[in-house]
Amino acid sequence: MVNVIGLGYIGLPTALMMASHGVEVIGTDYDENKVKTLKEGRTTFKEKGLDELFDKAVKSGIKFTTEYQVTDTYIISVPTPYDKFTKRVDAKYVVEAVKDVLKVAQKGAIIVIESTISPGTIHKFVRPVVEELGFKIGTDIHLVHAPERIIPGNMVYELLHNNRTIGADEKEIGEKIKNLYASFCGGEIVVTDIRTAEMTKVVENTYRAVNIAFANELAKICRYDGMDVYEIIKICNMHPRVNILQPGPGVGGHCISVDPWFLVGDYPRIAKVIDESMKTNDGMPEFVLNRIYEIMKENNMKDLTRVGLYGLTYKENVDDTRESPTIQMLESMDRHLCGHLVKVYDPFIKDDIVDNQVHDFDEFINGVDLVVILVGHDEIKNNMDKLKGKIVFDTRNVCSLDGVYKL
Ligand code: SAJ
Repeated sequence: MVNVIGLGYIGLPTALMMASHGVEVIGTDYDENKVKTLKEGRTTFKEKGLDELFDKAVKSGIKFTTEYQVTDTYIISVPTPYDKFTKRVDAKYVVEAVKDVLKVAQKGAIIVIESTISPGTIHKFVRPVVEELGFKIGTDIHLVHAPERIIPGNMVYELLHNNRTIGADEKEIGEKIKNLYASFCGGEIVVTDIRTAEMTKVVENTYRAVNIAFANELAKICRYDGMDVYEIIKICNMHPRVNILQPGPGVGGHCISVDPWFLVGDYPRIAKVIDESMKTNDGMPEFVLNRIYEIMKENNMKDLTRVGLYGLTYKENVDDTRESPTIQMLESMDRHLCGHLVKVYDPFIKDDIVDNQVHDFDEFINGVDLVVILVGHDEIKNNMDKLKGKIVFDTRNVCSLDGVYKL
């Protein structure tokens, strides 16, 4: 039996996937409300294909609880926040979960850590805790790192098809966990050591962050000198060895905007390109605000209440607002005492999480003169005709109407 600890964006789909492929799974979360919702037969966030997967897993017998289980295999998938000042990973939730597991684990149990951690975290923070509690690593307890790679918006598909990495101290333990993941994963599963697995995960997200920063920097260069960045990237990407990502209003989510800082935090004198890239991405919400100011001036607009921000989530077609560029922009506007003036709308966010939030697309469009597209949800892509007659500033390059302002 596998006990999955932490039923969030990664733990829940992983637990459901294993359960629906014949593995006996019990999901544990300390959040009683979350467990109650799951027990009542509802998922806790929106994701393509998740509800269907949930039904399948429930039929296959998955259970949810707040209690840690006595078993031989644990998958820990709890949050790993980072300290905004030191830029270092904060492993406290992982360490707490490991301690709780050790209160009940059977001798010889395997603890798999799925949460993203900075290279060296298991060695620095997890091993000492296990040993201090009197367990011998390699006999009483085995440690494994199996970082996830699935992308929000396409998680269910990617769980089934992505290649994976398993890091373990002992080859046979790595192989055992590989077989567990192979119960549902059709991709190639590489077994390596723990430190390498930790590093690869962070490097993958850092690679993407640096590539996006490059696109964002190109957008600024092109804006400065009147060139079309999208046309330039499109043509460059026709080269067989060039693949530049897209500029945007900033990089959000809990992965790409966070993980690269672990390397900056741990290697501040070496990780220069990464540091600059993160600063470039973090500067994009301010760049967008300046563009809004320029566009308003050009159109003799003075009234911020006639400006509408479309999209609150960190990217298209998800309901996750963590590190959202729109929220960063609103916070910056708040510091200038004007964040409450603009109208804000997102079809995925039903609760009021910011001032002046509108909950109907037509009401939002009709109430503003300038629409700033900050997230390219399908909804706006499918309703472009409703933007006719408005001033449109499209930071995501999704609008094909004439006269649209771009980044
Ligand atoms: N973004 C751009 N331009 C682009 C692509 C993305 O500005 O060309 C922005 C998005 O709008 C968003 C942010 O970057 O604000 C991050 O979005 P994303 O789609 O690039 O990535 P995430 O954070 O949703 O998921 C990433 C994935 N990592 C990689 O592709 C290397 C996913 O595979 C990981 O599992 C996930 O991080 C994670 O959990 O670490």
